[in-house]
Formats: sequence, structure tokens, C-alpha cells
Amino acid sequence: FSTDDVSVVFVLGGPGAGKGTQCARLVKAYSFTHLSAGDLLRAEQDRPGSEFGQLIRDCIRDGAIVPLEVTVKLLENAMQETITAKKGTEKEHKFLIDGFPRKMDQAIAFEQAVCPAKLVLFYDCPEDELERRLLERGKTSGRADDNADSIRKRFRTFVETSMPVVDAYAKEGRVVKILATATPDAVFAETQKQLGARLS
Ligand code: UP5
Ligand code: MG
Repeated sequence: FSTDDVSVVFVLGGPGAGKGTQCARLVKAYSFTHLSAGDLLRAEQDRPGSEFGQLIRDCIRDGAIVPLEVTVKLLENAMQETITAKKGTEKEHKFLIDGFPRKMDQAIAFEQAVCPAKLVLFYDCPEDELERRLLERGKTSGRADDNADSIRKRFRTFVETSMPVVDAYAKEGRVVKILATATPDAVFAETQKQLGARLS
């Protein structure tokens, strides 16, 4: 696809910060397509015949980051499918890319292959609140990484590997930071307030 017709907003934040929750609201309020890197990886893991199933399963359980080639390709394919499906009906395709990039090499590879992100929405939330949310969700989510051991590893990867990506974008003035501790509706109201000024 032609990258001239595409714009991208990255949505970052610790595990359980509410990225998916806020993206669902953003899709309703603006004409974004939401692509969650984690959801795409889980779908690929479960796809019969995938050569990456076991690798993805192991990485997710350990809170480790899947090699960028896999994730960037899944994102590119999903973007292409969206554009093909909407052919001719939109002149600009706006994507919310949720939970990616979480390592510097991914950020560089994606922005070279696709396009630079217009903005990075960063949902900031303390670990004790994140842990509470994830353990609560783990009672019913069926997610292989919503358990105390995986959560601890996910936090570690976030602090050591993913926060430096947020910091690098912040240095370039591309980050909109939002405190994610209030209710989902209140966090969304704050998101709209801060985005309004930046997206137009
Ligand atoms: N909740 C949400 N907002 C709330 C609020 N304001 N107040 C109270 N509760 C709130 O929300 C999490 C839970 O909290 C839900 O129960 C929700 O109701 C509640 P959610 O919106 O799902 O948060 P989100 O930030 O999306 O949490 P998620 O668990 O999806 O975050 P992760 O970043 O851990 O998961 P992701 O799916 O992105 O990645 C999983 C794994 O995939 C990674 O650990 C990694 O192993 C792998 N991965 C890669 O390798 N590469 C990638 O590029 C991406 C992922
Ligand atoms: Mg999510």
C-alpha cells in the first residue's frame, strides 16, 4: 500500500493500563481502525499451520517480546487487509496500533517499512493498580499471561525494554501522556481533551 494514504497512532502503556479499553472508545469516536499487536500475535499462535505458534506461546507466557519480523509482518498484513476491504471509501486510513512498538528495534523497523507514527498515546498507571486489574481479569480472561508469575515478567519487560521506547518518542515531542488510574470513561474524557488539540 502507499504509505501516503496511511496515518498511525501508537498506543502504549504497561500491561493492563487500559490500551484496549481506550482504543475501543477511540474507534467509536473517531474513524480509526484498531490493531492490537497482542491480539494479532494470539491469533497467529492459534492459526493451524503457523510456524510461529510455539515461539509466540513461549514469549507471551514469559512476558518476552516476539522477534520484530513476526509482529511487523502481522501488522503490515492487517493494515493491507483493512485498506483492501475499504478500497475507495476513504482517502486516508487511520490506524491505532495498540501495544506496539515495545522495543526500540521494532519502532525503527516499523517506521522505516510503513510510516512514522503521528503520535504516541501513553497510558501511565502505577504497577500496583496494573497488577490488581490483571489478576482480576485473570479470573475469567483465559489469557495465558494473566497470572502472578507472568505478570511479574511482563512488568519487568515493560520497565527495562518498553519504557525506553516511550522516552525516546517523548524526547521528540511525539508523546501524549495520560494518567490511566481513573475510571475508563474519565480516562477517555482526558484522552479526547488532549487528542483534540493534537489531531486536528
Ligand atoms: N480496565 C481498563 N481500564 C480500566 C480503568 N480505567 N479502571 C479500572 N479498570 C480498567 O484492560 C486491562 C483490564 O483492566 C481489563 O480487565 C479492563 O476492564 C480493566 P485492557 O484495556 O485490556 O488493558 P491493556 O493495556 O490492553 O492490557 P493488556 O493486558 O492487553 O496489555 P499487555 O500490553 O500486557 O498485552 P498485549 O496483548 O499488548 O501483549 C501481550 C504479550 O504479547 C506481550 O507481553 C508480549 O509477550 C507479546 N507482544 C509482543 O511480543 N510484541 C508486541 O509487539 C506486542 C505484544
Ligand atoms: Mg490489550
